[in-house]
Amino acid sequence: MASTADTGKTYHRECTGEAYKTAQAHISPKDITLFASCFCPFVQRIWVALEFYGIDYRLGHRLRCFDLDEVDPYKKPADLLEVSPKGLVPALRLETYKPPRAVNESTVILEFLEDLASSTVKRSLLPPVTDPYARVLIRLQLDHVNRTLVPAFYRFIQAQEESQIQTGKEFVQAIDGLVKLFQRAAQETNSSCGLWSDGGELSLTDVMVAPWLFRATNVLAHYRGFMLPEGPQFRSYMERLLNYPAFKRTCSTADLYIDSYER
Ligand SMILES: N[C@@H](CCC(=O)N[C@@H](CS)C(=O)NCC(=O)O)C(=O)O
Repeated sequence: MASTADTGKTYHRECTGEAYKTAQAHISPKDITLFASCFCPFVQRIWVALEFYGIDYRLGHRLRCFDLDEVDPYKKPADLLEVSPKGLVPALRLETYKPPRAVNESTVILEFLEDLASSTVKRSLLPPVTDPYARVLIRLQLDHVNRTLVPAFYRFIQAQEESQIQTGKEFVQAIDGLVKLFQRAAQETNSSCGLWSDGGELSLTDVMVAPWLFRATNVLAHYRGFMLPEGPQFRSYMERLLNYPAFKRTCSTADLYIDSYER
């Protein structure tokens, strides 16, 4: 559902498509509340992880895009500031503590959920602790995603006309770099390449990177005419990633992302 802001631009206040159905199924109170907005890729990381682990959660009523121009933290909702000091989503409120406690920052929340899941639902996005080398290969992939690929995505989408070619190349190089790390993991171990390997299970890297690779197929395709790298192995990886049930359940329709990034 789209609304028109004062600027005349259209933005979405609610998720759509598959994500809408999932959101509707998570409105009743639970021990964990996810503070979210519908377009945010950092939020999507957490949402996918919760769906994958099967940890019960409630979506905060802010699964909508609050006005990104509203930088004044005092204008942010008080309940959001309680769980996220800078007023950024995602954040979790943990109702099991009295009074409730909170966690913010997507990478930190993912670590928290991994710890929680390993002791409760017994599901994991990492190789077993008994295989530290396989785990370190995943951490190298995560480091690359967070320090290279995600920043390259933003440089590309924000680039002025004259720097678009250069920033587009940087983004492609960042994807190539990730592929090399996947290939290394496939060569050196058999348990740290996640969905990269046919028949593999979702990994923490897949969860960490999926929201941006997905937005490359809609937002970057729309605003930058971007096409993902060719090559059958990468194509099959994308196919497995974007169709992975826990990921798909958190996806709105392409127009929501395209409209959100117009701003
Ligand atoms: N480093 C943060 C980034 C989160 C972030 O930038 N969230 C954006 C939405 S995608 C947000 O809350 N923006 C609101 C604002 O800047 O006021 C994380 O990984 O959780």
